[in-house]
Amino acid sequence: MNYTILVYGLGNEGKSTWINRITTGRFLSDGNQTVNGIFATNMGNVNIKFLESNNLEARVDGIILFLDLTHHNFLNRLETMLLNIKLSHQKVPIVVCGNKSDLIDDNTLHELHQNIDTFTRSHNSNFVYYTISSVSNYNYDKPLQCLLKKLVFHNIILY
Ligand SMILES: Nc1nc2c(ncn2[C@@H]2O[C@H](COP(=O)(O)OP(=O)(O)OP(=O)(O)O)[C@@H](O)[C@H]2O)c(=O)[nH]1
Ligand SMILES: [Mg+2]
Repeated sequence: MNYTILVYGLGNEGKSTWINRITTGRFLSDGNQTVNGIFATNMGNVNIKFLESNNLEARVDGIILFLDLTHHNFLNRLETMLLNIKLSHQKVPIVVCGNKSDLIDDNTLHELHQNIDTFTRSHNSNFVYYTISSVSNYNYDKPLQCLLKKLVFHNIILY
C-alpha cells in the first residue's frame, strides 16, 4: 500500500517537526519537502510519502492541516485554510492538527476545544480534529492513524 499525504500549513506551524517525529521518533524541526516512511500495521506495511507544502496543487491521498494553537484567531485561520483546501480537493480526507498543545494551559485548551467542537458541528465539515504536540508527544500519532483508517478501508476490494 502506497499513499501520498500532504502536510499542509503556513510557516512555523510545526509541519517538519511532526514529520520527523512520526518517521524517526526524533524532535527535529528542519526537514526536506518530501520524506518517505514505512509503517508496520495489522494490514501489512504501508508506505507513506509525506509532502510538506503550502501548495495545494499536488495530487494526494490525504491532507494533514497544521495550525499552531498559540497563534491568534485559531478558528478564523482554520476556516480560511479549510476553504482553500476545498477549492482543489473535494474528496480527500482531511485531518486538522491544533499543534503545540504543550504551550497552552489547561483552561485555555478546554475553551478552545469547546469552540472547535461548535465550529465542526456548525460547518458540517468532513475533517477530523486532533490537538497534538510534537514536544510532549500528546496525540502525535493520531492524525496518521486516523488517515490510514480512512485510506485503507476505502481501498478494500472484495473479490
Ligand atoms: N512547543 C512546541 N514547539 C514546536 C512543536 N512543534 C514544532 N515546534 C517548534 O515550532 C517551530 C517551527 O517548527 P517547524 O516544524 O519548522 O514548522 P514548519 O511548519 O515546518 O515551518 P516551515 O517549514 O517554515 O513552513 C520550531 O522551532 C519547532 O521546534 C510543538 O509541538 N511544541
Ligand atoms: Mg518545515
